[in-house]
Amino acid sequence: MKLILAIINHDDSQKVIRGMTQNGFSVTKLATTGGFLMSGNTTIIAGVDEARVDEAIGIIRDMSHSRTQLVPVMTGMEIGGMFSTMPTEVMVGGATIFVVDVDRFEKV
Ligand code: 2BA
Repeated sequence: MKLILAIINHDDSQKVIRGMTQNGFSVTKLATTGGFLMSGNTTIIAGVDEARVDEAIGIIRDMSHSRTQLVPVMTGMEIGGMFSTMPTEVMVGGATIFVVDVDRFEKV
């Protein structure tokens, strides 16, 4: 078994979870926060048979979209005693996916 950890945009989470559950995958949704933007995103964890990992990743890929987000970046210019910021576009997602080995899986 493998554990898939997929960090996705909150707006895509319902579609991804529906797509996975409809195809027989068990999924847990966690509310998470990205360290760079410090804004909410969603992390999905799913224990998956090794033979179905690519199928699960395909569903996540199909249901998540990349988008641009504006972040304020310090310009280094001081205006009236305050540092100014300029909005800069950052590309986020579709999905950031980790696949890790599961040593042991039990439901007791
Ligand atoms: P955030 O950390 O909020 O990052 C949002 C987006 O900001 C990233 O999109 C990337 O385009 C940009 N970014 C992140 N760190 C940066 C930096 N140090 N300098 C410049 N730009 C930076 P994605 O790469 O699509 O990542 C989306 C979210 O996935 C991240 O949200 C984070 O929550 C997670 N993530 C991405 N890579 C990760 C990793 N290696 N380990 C753990 N979480 C990761």
